[in-house]
Amino acid sequence: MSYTEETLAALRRSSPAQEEFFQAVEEVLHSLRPLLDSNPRYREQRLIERLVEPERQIFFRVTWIDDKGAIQVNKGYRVQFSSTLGPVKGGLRFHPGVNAGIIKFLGFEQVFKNALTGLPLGGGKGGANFNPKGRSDSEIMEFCQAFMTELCKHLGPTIDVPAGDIGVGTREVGYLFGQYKRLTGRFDGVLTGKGLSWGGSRGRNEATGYGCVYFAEEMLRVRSEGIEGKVCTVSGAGNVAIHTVEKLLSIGARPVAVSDSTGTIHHPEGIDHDLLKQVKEVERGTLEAYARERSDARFIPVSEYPEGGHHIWTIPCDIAFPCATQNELTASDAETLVANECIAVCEGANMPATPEAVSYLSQSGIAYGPGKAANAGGVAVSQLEMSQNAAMQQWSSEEVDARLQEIMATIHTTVSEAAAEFGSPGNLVHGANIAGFRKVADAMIAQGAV
Ligand code: NDP
Ligand code: 2IT
Repeated sequence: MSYTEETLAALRRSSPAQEEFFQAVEEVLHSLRPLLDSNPRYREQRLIERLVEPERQIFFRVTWIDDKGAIQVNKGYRVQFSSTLGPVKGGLRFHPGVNAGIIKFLGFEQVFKNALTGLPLGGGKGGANFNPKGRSDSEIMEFCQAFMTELCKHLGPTIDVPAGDIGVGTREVGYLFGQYKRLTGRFDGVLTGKGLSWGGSRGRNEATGYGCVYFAEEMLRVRSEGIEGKVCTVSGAGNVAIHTVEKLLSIGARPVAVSDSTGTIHHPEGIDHDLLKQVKEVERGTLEAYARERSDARFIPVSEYPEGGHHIWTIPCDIAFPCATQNELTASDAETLVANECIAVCEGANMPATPEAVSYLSQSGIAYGPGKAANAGGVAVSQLEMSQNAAMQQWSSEEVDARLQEIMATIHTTVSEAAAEFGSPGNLVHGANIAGFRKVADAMIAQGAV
């Protein structure tokens, strides 16, 4: 058995029933084969075994009281995967589907993503199996306060700095920050994605979506193509999707579809961005309400989706942006996209493509930007927020955006060069995994057996 096969088999035994975590590790190890073959010291130093094991995992009970006075109990998680390159950094996800395997896959991906930004960041992830849907504002606050009451023991501006992810936006970060400050008496830069008047950075809210579009522009540029005039589909209707749509519209592309957990909106004229924000951010409703306002848009409910696929990927497009959740794009979706002459897939979400879809897209010849490179703009601007907090400063939108554009272009160059160096030019999945791993692994060797 090869080194990677041995490690995967051991992981299967030691982390049973963590399918998404295993999926993320398997993809990375597959990409690393040529690097591991040419550098025996990674094996001698047991780098793979060390990297698949989080430095620390905190699993905790979150007890809180709902509006009816009933006691509620949820599972809370923070997985501090790696502090090799800097303080642990990564978002918090509140979603009923959260479990240890989901948080571990997200934390594992975050380590390499953060390394690719070139910024001093470790990697981790956290969250809870809490379902915010249908909860009142005071219930959300109660939950956030109970969650932070435990989590605050493990945070610090140079230790671990969470941010948002699915189900956690500025409102939740506000309640979490308020509770941290109440418990510790410190106004620390201990969360990113804060409001602009209390330590937040301009551009953080927009950063993941905008950065994803900048990454797509880089992928197209090397193919002598541009985004202007391109028809785009964007899955999801949350923070990442909305800001992807916003940036696409501002540079003259035509996003024609978005989706949420209830269905897909197809709007051939181009998504009405203000209406999308009103329905999803202000009213916190479902996309059906969008179609009620625009008679030229069609709502396709989840019940009408093709077997084993997502309706949005059947809509012909030039560029597809999966921006909702893991494993939302299957092999048959990928085949449909390519058959419909899509020229690029650029991932705003974390691990949105299944392994079969990843392998199909990588061999299809279209431009394919994997999440750990393409969606790194969010965490990159989080680091800019940490820098501003440390210096007690606030930068202009222009300054943050210029840095974000430069970071995304540099990530694209880094992953493209690593792919070419290890024999798979143009394969940005291999490039991202190799470049991210090499940076963390070399630093781990330098820091000794810890
Ligand atoms: P939000 O909670 O703001 O939005 C998530 C969107 O995806 C919602 O529209 C939601 O539908 C939809 N969605 C979530 N889960 C499912 C599901 N199981 N099936 C169908 N639709 C689903 O989250 P974000 O926009 O922040 O995150 C989206 C993705 O981007 C995630 O993969 C996240 O990890 C990743 N990401 C986020 C970053 C950030 O800065 N926020 C940074 C980098 C990556 P509904 O509205 O009906 O709930
Ligand atoms: O997946 C991600 O990169 C995020 N959810 C953002 C993490 C961060 O710390 O800004």
